[in-house]
Amino acid sequence: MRFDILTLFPNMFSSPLQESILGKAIERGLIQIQTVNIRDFALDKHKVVDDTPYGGGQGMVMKVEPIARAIESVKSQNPSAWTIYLTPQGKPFDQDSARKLSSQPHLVLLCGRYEGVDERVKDLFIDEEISIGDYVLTGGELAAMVLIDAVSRFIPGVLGSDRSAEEDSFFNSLLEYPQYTRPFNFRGSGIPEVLLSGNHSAISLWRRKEALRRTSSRRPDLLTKANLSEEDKKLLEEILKQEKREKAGHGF
Ligand code: 4G0
Repeated sequence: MRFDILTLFPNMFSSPLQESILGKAIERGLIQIQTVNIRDFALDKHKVVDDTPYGGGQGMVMKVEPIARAIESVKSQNPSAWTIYLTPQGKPFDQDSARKLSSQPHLVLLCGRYEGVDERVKDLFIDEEISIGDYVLTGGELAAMVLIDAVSRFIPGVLGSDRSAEEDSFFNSLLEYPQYTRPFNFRGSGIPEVLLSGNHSAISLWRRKEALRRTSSRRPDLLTKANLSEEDKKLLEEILKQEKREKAGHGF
């Protein structure tokens, strides 16, 4: 899969995307990431890429011509590339969007700065506007990296031959259960006894219950969407009873 990133700050992308798992995926040819400096497509002597907004107001707006030329240069190599603009006004990005985008062979990601781009860029060149969350960043670059990371995890081989993002629990709409590794005792803090029992069905049951406990306390919105079995419902009842006992002051 190929990613082309249009940005005024191409250097931001070198180290985050070349470390660890994504670096390996690039080495192995599973993903290809290229940055395009929008400033290279400004034709005037001073390579101006922004201007004051028509109608007045604060801040600067990214000019349409350099962006248009940058997008056209990338799309001339592949006219069917899917073109995304990262903006707080976009459709909220989630695991399902990441999975769907991973079937695209070529994504073009436009990173805005300042107050964003001239509206005509969106009308004429953008297929989809995406937001990674309800907060404002100084530019779309970090949002583009988040998208690339989440999408790349769905590409076969990126997480290794024996693992896939399809198995992640978010995919099954519950939060993950707690994980422990050695040492057994850290500064007096131990680990749940069941994990040492060797009883695999007891371990599975404990993990399912802890996943339900976390989801119910931190993300109750996810529980309503989850496909809960009869056993899950029984575990949730136990959790709620336990919580009530603790509230009453009889627990820990
Ligand atoms: C467009 C994306 C881009 C408009 C980009 C800012 C957050 C996200 C940018 C603006 C971004 C996100 C109107 C300030 C660049 N910040 N949540 N910053 N405005 O995905």
